[in-house]
Amino acid sequence: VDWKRSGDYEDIIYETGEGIAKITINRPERRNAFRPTTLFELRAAFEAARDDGEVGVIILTGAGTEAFCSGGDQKIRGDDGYVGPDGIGRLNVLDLQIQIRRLPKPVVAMVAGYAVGGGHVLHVCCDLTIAADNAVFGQTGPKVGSFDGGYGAWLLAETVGLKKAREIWYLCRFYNAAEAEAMGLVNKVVPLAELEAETVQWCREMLDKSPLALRMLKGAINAVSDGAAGMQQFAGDATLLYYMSEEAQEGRDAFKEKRRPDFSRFPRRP
Ligand code: 2NE
Repeated sequence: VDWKRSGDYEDIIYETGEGIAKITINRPERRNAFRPTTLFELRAAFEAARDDGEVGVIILTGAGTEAFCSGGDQKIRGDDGYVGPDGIGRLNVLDLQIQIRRLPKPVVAMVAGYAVGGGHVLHVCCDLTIAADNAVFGQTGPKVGSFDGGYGAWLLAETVGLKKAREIWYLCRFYNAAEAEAMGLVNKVVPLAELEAETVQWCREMLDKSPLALRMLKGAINAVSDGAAGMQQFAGDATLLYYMSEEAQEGRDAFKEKRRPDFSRFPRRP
């Protein structure tokens, strides 16, 4: 892909090409750990990708080959969260997790090296994960005085099963790519040198498909586990489809033309 870089970011790289947006966490010297600035920028980049009508699929990855993301930056962790230049402690990765879940386009985690701690949760939140053979997965919270009881816990359990999720969190072991594939944590493992080509191939296959069908499927699959918030998203998609129908447009047109709406030509389906 001939990636075109855009945006003025400090901690991330935002690129687009061939209908794909690639968002790269760019703090390799800290194994791509995130700080508040990283997350503000990731949120802006995901928003840009959502709004861009040319973009159908999004890749989330980390710079270099050592890490996808090592979670919250422990060196700037204060007593009530991760502290940025404004001196305020934040856990703003939770907002990013929700944004990835709600974004109506597939998000693919492209993982080389470590996906651990809050970085592991990010890949769990992505729709698909393609891993290099050097990938390492795991949670570290109980070792460093942290935990993610939201998506990090129950979405992980939904993905790998309750017993395995408890093992991952309680023991804080690391798992290699083959082990992750065996437990259904990743979709495909490839040699490191083929990681981007393989991920792009998966993106191209999705780009060939009906965007509305993919949108509805993402919403439907997430609605089951996101409860009322998931239903709200799915209901919004139902409204979108309804707005696109002549039946809904008759209501709108009648209002604008100051006449009674005529819905008589629309069937009352069984
Ligand atoms: C990732 C891992 C296993 C890599 O190990 P290795 O041996 O390959 O590299 P090394 O030397 O540990 O790391 C390279 C540099 O990156 C920094 C290291 O400190 C080191 O820099 P120097 O000290 O040599 O200058 N680095 C790596 N990870 C960092 C991090 N997360 N924060 C700040 N600096 C980091 C190994 O580095 C590791 O285990 N990292 C820590 C993983 C971790 O515990 N993450 C936080 C989990 S909690 C969390 O993310 C979270 C949550 O649970 C809930 C809400 C929000 C966040």
